[in-house]
Amino acid sequence: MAWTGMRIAPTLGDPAPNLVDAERLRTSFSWAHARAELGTPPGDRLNIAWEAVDRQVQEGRGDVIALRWLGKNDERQEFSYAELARLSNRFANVLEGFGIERADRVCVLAGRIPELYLTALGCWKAGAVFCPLFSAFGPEPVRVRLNNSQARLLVTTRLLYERKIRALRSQLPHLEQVLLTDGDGGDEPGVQSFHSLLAAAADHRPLPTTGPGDAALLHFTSGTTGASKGAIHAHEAVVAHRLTGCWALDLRPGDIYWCTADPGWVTGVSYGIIAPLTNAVTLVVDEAEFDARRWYATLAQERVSVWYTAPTAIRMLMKAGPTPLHGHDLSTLRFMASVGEPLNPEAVLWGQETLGQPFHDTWWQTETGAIMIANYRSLEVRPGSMGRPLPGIEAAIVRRRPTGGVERLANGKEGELALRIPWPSLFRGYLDDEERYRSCFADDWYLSGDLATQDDDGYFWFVGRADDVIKTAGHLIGPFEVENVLMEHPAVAEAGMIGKPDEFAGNIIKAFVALKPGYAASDALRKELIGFARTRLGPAVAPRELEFMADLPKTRSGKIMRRLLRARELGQPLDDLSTLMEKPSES
Ligand code: 6R9
Repeated sequence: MAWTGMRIAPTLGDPAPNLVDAERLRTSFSWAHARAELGTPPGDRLNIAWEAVDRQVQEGRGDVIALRWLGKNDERQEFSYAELARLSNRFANVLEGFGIERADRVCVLAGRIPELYLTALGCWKAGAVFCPLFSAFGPEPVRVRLNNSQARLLVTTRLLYERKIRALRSQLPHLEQVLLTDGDGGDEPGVQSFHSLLAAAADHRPLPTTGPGDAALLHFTSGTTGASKGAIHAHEAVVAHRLTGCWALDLRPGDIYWCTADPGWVTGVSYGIIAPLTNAVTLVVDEAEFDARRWYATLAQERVSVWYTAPTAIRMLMKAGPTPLHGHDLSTLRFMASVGEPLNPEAVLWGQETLGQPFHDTWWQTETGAIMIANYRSLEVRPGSMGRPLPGIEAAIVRRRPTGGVERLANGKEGELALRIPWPSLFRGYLDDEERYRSCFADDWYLSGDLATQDDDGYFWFVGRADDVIKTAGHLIGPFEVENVLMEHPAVAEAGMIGKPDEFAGNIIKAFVALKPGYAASDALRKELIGFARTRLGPAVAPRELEFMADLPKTRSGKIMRRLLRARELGQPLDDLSTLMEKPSES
């Protein structure tokens, strides 16, 4: 059912797509109207957690299962909307007991466990800022993010605490409290049990008092230069999460929805917590890692109706062949979508042939907060295209003018993908980096850093990144973090990182290293350097391949020219290399 200026009320059995007439909505829709549908009384307040759980309780869905958790050892745990409302109240009360105040950051370092979801909701109710840290990060990315976020409180597991935090505690001056989800703190000061505190807390709280512009989320993401950047989102983002979940993922109350993304990254929060709960679905969370057999079994046994996943996973399923699918009835699956990396046409068609429907590609970024461009259900899928902008979103292909401002390019021309500001989930800043934030905008456009084209029918086609960040298995990795760690090894004089195209992961991280005098390249040293990086960075961020070079190519000002390393890796002729050297990002 279309948006009519009143709250959307799609029903499960309706054969029509939620976004039935995008063209009409493009002209009549306004974010202000959509915002007016949400809010806690009095109407100028807005809170993500209240919209996600308490509103559902208020509207009579308290007994509906909100979260169905599947443990990696086949445990199951279910939470109704009413239980999530009550437990998140409790956790907000726990936070208040520690003196956590509005805008204070609370980090979580954990896999997909129920406590992560309670922490997120409790943070929002308390007015704190939820900041997830990917559990497969090694101690170095964790240290940098904990320090930059200035988090006062961390929720984590005993194992992760012991492996990644305890030894760093003296280097984390802001971190006052650690709550362990599976144990008590023993005698260690500043470490307590999450569950003991939760059990002792009160069920009730007054209505949240946050306003739409109050900070709610901090997501660390990567750029070409410098350490990772903390993108800040406000409570108002929930307006976009809810509507884009309804339009691009076709979510309806009663759906059983599985988002395979980890909440350590933006998709796992925007579409792994907020969009599904605000659309009153049952959210399936699987703690286990990818396994083709398990995934098909989950889709069938949980009767998943909407599935949001990623190209790397789809390519792994394609690789696994038809055998793991045998005997599984996927007839409840109504809609499948993908995000995070280019979705190759073969993967879209494989969905059609093997699962009876195409994967619907969607495009967005940490900074945009929510899906901007999508192959929504009422749009004809063009395999290889990211789709068209959602209502309320205007996208264009532009070129930055050297004198400032941007120029729109004609259809078919390659340029930077830009979005006209504002929309509710647009990030509100990079933590402590106003200049960098400002550099993302020109005229009234947000510049994405992605290169793309637009065709005559308004579909957008991804070309690549304009900078040096890398998507590997859907994870966005910046070169600085990897190169910096390699440079800490006594043998390394220079290090450069690139993405090497890979059939499954999209790219793998490959490092090039020049050694200091007195060190000789050898297989043993290569293994040592990869191991050194893995221990510090964690397996998701560390290079998988490493090659020695006498010298790395550099600009006159001494910056490593990653584009030349990439061209060398791809065997591009030297003629092309000279033009690559002119690219502004290398100067
Ligand atoms: C949500 C998320 C953002 C970058 C983005 C682009 C790449 C995302 C894509 C896609 C091709 C798609 N990306 N969706 N590339 N087709 N459908 O992934 O956020 O981690 O910030 O990454 O991912 O390069 O700029 P984030």
